[in-house]
Amino acid sequence: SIEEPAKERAAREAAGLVQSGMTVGLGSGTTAAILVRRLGERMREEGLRFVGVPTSVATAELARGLGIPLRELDEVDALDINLDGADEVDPQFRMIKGRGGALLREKIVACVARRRVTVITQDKRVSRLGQKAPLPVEVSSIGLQHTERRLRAMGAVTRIRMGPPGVPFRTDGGNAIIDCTFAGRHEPEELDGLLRSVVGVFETGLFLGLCDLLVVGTDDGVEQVPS
Ligand code: DER
Repeated sequence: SIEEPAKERAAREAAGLVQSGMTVGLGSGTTAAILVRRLGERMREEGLRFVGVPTSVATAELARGLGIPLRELDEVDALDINLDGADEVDPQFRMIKGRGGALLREKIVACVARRRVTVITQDKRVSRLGQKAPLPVEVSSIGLQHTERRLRAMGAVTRIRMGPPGVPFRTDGGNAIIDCTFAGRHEPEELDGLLRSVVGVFETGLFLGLCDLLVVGTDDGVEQVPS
């Protein structure tokens, strides 16, 4: 797809922000995967030395295969930088994440990082969240149908994310995800609060105040947009 070069340009630019000695949050998704591969190249080509804290089993396996030293989040005091993708970003740098199913661990890691960098292509930028992507909500797999009903009662159109046919998707942490769309024009902060008050909801894909810098791949280049 034509975005591919733009996605690669953005990932390469973001990988350039890592300096030796850093502890780096490694995001999840296809952009993050390109970025992790680029960091592996920099280790081999330039002798870059850093420690990665992965946000998913998939990212951990990719990074380990590239020889990137990894730590669990509780083994480090803080992260110098977090590098992750997003599904949508609005003009106030508020984001929807979670299409890759790693939102809980991504959010836990992102909020520990000193600098949170979001790596996207132009098509992810929206004027209002929810325009293009549903909002993933991570919920307990226990009483999933009942939690779904509670989300519908607050006005969401819901879809339980499926893994193998007929089997709900399970996150790395063993939870389920309900993808929600809302007709109303809730403010993201208000919607996040409403969702978090629903019994059975663990986390939402609304990442608010968790982006310090956007790295955007465009058709003819790449730009860095500080929040
Ligand atoms: O699931 C996630 O949170 C991913 O980071 C997603 O938001 C971006 O994935 P992509 O880079 O494959 O579009």
